[in-house]
Amino acid sequence: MPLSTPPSSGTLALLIRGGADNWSTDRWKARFTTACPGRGIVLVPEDTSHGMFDAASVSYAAVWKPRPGELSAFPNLKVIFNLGAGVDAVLADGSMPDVPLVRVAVDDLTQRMTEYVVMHVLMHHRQHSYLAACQQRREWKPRHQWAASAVRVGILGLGVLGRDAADALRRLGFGVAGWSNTPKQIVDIDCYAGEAGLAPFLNRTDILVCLLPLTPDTRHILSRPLFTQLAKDGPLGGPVLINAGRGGLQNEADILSCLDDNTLAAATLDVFETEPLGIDSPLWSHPRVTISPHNAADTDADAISMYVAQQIADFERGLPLKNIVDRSRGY
Ligand code: NDP
Ligand code: OXD
Repeated sequence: MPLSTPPSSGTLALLIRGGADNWSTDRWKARFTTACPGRGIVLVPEDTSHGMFDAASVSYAAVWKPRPGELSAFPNLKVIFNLGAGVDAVLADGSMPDVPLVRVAVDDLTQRMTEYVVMHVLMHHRQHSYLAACQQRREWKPRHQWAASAVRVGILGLGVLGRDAADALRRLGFGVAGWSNTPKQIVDIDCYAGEAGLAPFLNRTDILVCLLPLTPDTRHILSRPLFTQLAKDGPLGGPVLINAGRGGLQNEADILSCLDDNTLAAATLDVFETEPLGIDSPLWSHPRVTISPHNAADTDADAISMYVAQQIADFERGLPLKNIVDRSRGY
């Protein structure tokens, strides 16, 4: 439903790059035109490259992977809305104007991520790869199946996404712990925090789910020294990694060597150091790696455009913006 905002002179510029078909710029423009009636919506560079466009009319920018320097073209920018939850790509632009940067936190995205995490935890827990291989061979060979309560899931990141996934897994009966920067208390979740909390958190974890943001502190956190601290006495035959945070969090050479020497039993990866994943990456064909193309939480453009439209409407009424990124922390 469109919001009933008064017509406004503050143009919303859309700078959207690198998405898949369902992330097309035309689709976004149509969604924002519906969500923000009366507001000028321009696609950059498509609608602005003819020389007649007044860059000073732009008050808001909605962005996904804008090119470095692009945002500094708008002298009267008031707010930048990142069209995803992770802001590492936009923060990499050192010339970004010093205005509030808002990220996405919407139920639609959160629910999709929780679906993804639950699905992959269950696939490892319920021995899906083994059963699929049996089916290929027409073999009826059930193996012992342990209970969910015998599996300890550990979630790196207890933010919007980590908390929701933790709650869903707890309700399925898994033993769930989480790790965050600052200490937390969450009912029936064992919460660990900071550097001192990392080792005890890893030592009790059979399935490690990563939902951290990519920051200077977290880059390549998913590497051999961390994997060697995971629990070795769980029912899955070794620890399992699920990374749906960012590819820059993982050292892919270490993941491969840890799979090969059984430091890791299996891995599910939605994100990669270079995306799309190169055709010659050994991860594609590794028998114990499951790959998805960064679509763990492929979110509905309607939900995000309505969220941005509501934030702009609130902002113009003098209400505070929600989910502002702390640039000094990097998330
Ligand atoms: P939030 O900002 O809500 O949560 C981030 C969590 O990570 C917080 O709990 C934070 O701790 C913790 N954290 C950050 N840095 C550290 C650190 N150095 N040590 C320990 N804990 C740390 O983010 P979201 O949950 O919304 O999203 C998480 C990430 O998921 C995004 O940044 C993005 O990269 C990724 N993502 C991936 C998608 C996909 O399709 N694959 C889709 C959407 C997001 P504290 O609570 O103490 O601040
Ligand atoms: C996000 C993503 O950060 O989809 O929202 O990766």
